[in-house]
Order: sequence, then C-alpha cells, then structure tokens
Amino acid sequence: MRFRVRLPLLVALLLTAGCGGDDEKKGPRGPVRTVPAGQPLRVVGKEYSFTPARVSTGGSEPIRVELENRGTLAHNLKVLQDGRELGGTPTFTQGTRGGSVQLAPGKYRVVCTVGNHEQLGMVGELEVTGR
Ligand SMILES: [Cu+2]
Repeated sequence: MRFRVRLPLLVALLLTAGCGGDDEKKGPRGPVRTVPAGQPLRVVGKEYSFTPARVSTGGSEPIRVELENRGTLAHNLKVLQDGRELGGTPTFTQGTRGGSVQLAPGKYRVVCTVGNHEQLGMVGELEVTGR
C-alpha cells in the first residue's frame, strides 16, 4: 500500500531532475560575442578561463579559431560535439596559435583538453548560425 502511494511521487521527482539537467548543462555564462562570418574567432585563454567564453558566428565555411595564451601554462582550444573532438588549436605555452574547423550550423562545446583545465573552468560555447 505504502509503495503504491509513493511511486508516483518518486517518478515525478526523477522527471523534474532530468529536465533541469538537460536544459542547463554546466556551461559557461556571460554575454555572447558575435563575430561576423569569415572573421577569425579570437579567444584569450589563461588559468582557467576563455574570454569570451561564448561566441556566435555565421557561415559554414571552415571557421578559424585563434587562441591567445596569456597564461603561464600550456593550453589549447578544442571544439567538441557530443564529446567528439572536431578540431581546434595545438597545445602551446605562449603567443597565439590558430586552427580551422569545418562546422555545420549548431552549438558546440569549447574546452581546453590539457590536464583538468576543463573542470577548472576552461570551457566555452560556440554557436554557428545559418546564413
Ligand atoms: Cu588549459
């Protein structure tokens, strides 16, 4: 009897938790920098952040990303979709390095894959809009 009463409540709680988690994955916050199509996406990286953390651009040609490393450690900037690495910059310690990534319109996750930098905050969001 007790089981029958409590089961619907448990199901409701699980559903609620699931919805919240999907909507807002622990992603970066802050304003979105919009970059005109064809222009490189310039991002500054340091311990442990990307600036801007959220970028939006148009077009579907290869997208050029440039990371300026202003930190003291080695960093990189990789573009991921569903956990798969699509491209980005090499890992380097100083100056600016770039890379080109072919991206269809959509939302992508940006991370530094060095050590545990992603967990420490080197995450970003890249949105490619249609033309
Ligand atoms: Cu890093």
